[in-house]
Amino acid sequence: NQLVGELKEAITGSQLVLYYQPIIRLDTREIEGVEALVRWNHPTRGLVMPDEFIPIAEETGMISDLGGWVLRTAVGQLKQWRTDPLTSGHNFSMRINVSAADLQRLEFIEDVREALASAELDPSLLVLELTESAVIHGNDLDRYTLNSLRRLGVGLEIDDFGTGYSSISYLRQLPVDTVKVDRTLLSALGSDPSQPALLAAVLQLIRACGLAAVWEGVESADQAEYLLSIGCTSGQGYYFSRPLPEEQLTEQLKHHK
Ligand code: G
Ligand code: G
Ligand code: MN
Ligand code: NA
Repeated sequence: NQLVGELKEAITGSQLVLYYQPIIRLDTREIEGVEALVRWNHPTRGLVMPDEFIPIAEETGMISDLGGWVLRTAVGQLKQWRTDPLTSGHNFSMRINVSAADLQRLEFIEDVREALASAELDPSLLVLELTESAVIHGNDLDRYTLNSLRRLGVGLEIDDFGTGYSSISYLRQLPVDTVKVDRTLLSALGSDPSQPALLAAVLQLIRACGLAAVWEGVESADQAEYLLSIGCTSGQGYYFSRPLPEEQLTEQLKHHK
């Protein structure tokens, strides 16, 4: 596979870029977080999306280099926004997507500690998004890694909740703070009459487990209003903003203080 060799070059040759998508406080419309989403600026194919190369990186072991780059770049970017007087009026966290393979590496804990220390950032400003499939095996190493990360003080979030083996027992057992609900639950809101009650129930379930909820895939004002009406306070989606290149988000931060 040609992409495999090219991806190695991309990671070392600065062809990767991060886009950033805001997570919005639904009542005040403030930015409470941004999610870093990696793209590959390929010399001939243009912008390649992560669905095409993250699986390759995972299969070939390149995910640790890729994940390390994402971690350091995202944390460094947050540091920059927090120190530049033109953007430092905002107070938001950085969310990065963590692969199942990262949790299997003990050095990952040290990578996170070092990235935060070198940027002199409070660990709670970093939230790690873990997919259900990444944490579901619940093996000893995963558990050890999650507990260590938690002791470091970083936030832990379950991503894409509602798509996989969404189970009550792991919501209660995993050392996480936040659950991000998959966008497929919201996209059925207009078409399926039972969906409003289902969304409210999912939110209650998350709350009853002592966790905070973020809803993803907010694409319309109606959806944002509905979420607010059932008491959900955080949302993310195209209605608020698409994932943006760093320069574009920086411009927005400068203009909305
Ligand atoms: O940005 P986009 O919607 O195309 O992302 C598609 C998928 O790729 C998402 O599920 C997202 O979690 C994943 N993804 C994006 N950036 C990263 C990253 O930096 N690391 C990992 N492991 N996954 C990512
Ligand atoms: O799996 P994860 O949540 O990490 O995926 C993030 C991906 O979801 C990003 O690649 C982003 O492009 C996509 N995304 C973000 N907001 C929306 C939205 O409102 N609608 C849809 N369809 N996709 C979205
Ligand atoms: Mn995510
Ligand atoms: Na998701």
